[in-house]
Amino acid sequence: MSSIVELPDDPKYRIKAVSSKTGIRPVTLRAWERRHEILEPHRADNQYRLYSDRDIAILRWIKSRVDRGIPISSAVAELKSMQRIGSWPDALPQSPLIQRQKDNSVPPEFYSTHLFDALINHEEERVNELFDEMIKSFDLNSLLHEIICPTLVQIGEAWYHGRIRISTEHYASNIIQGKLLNLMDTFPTNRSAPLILVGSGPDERHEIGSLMLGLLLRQSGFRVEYLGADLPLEDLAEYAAYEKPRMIILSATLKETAIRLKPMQALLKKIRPKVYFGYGGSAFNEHPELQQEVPGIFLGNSMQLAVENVLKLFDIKVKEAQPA
Ligand code: B12
Repeated sequence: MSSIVELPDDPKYRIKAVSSKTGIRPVTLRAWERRHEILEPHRADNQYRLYSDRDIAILRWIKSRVDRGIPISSAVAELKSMQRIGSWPDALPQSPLIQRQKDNSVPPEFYSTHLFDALINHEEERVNELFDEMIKSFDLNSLLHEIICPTLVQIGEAWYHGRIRISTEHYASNIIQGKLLNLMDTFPTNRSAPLILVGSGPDERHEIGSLMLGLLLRQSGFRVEYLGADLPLEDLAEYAAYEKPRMIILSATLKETAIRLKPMQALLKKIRPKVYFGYGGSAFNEHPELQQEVPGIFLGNSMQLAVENVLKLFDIKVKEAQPA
């Protein structure tokens, strides 16, 4: 990726071409120029504005900031202070996706491949761009199961075979986790719905599965508190006695952490009203004998099944939440 300042500055594009290359309408572009002095386009002999490749890269960078909710004045100030110290941002890669998304036929595999590629190359702007598009184009189920899960599996394979570094694997999973946490905020909390605490048990650091399940349950209308990874069971039970959730769900990826969930149900025994304990995760799918060993409700070997089972358990029709 090249820095914006390395791009040619010779004036050659008329405003219409700039508009189609950046997705900024001509009227908006003129207003930005007038009010925020973003660019000073050259004028051709006939007084038409002419823009360079560098101008286009600047505009695409500013637009990406504005699309992420940053006010135009702040985006311009950010760019100008970078320019003052001679540190220009990188030019954003041209996205073929903007075009392809419109015909509504971009398959999820396309996104998982590109997401994997952007993550392992640490291209954060591209990752952001892809996520913005995916969120607009897919429902939560497809986003999680058809894009994010396959991407994580590819990351796991690449790490296992030594094709990517541990740092890259951590980077990728942290970015995905952050995006999913942000999504949590888009589903309003329903204070009158049953409260479910969701997380991963002691020494289990894999938490993206439980986060996904938390999201799906919130979408299904439950009140979900997402507690994260490596939860000590005694503390969780004390919290439950105080907060009175209707259910606790823990996920385990590793066999050794799945076994550690054995005491949970007994720890909840005295709490009234009754707190259900449910569990699941790939450790229980790969070692089905664990389902007999861990007291509580095995919620099934997929998240869809888990959501259905929780709905059945409460025998309620909770209203499906729409993103805020
Ligand atoms: C990201 C990641 C990490 C991150 C986790 C970060 C985080 N914030 O979560 C970090 C870096 C911490 C990590 C650490 C380790 N990891 Co890791 N990790 C992964 C990776 C790439 C993705 C995991 C993930 O989030 N998947 C997404 C979830 C949604 O998918 P899933 O777990 O398969 O879940 C499915 C179902 O089980 C179900 N489900 C999930 N949760 C729940 C819950 C309920 C209630 C229900 C009903 C269903 C359900 O839904 C999912 C979709 O169908 C996987 C690769 C892979 N193939 O999964 C390796 C992987 C899981 N890790 C692995 C290993 C070995 C480790 C380490 C031991 C490595 C090490 N030597 O340090 C440590 C263990 C640390 C610990 N004590 O927990 C192995 C596990 C092998 C095994 N089966 O034992 C894998 C498979 C990589 C590999 N190919 O070898 N890891």
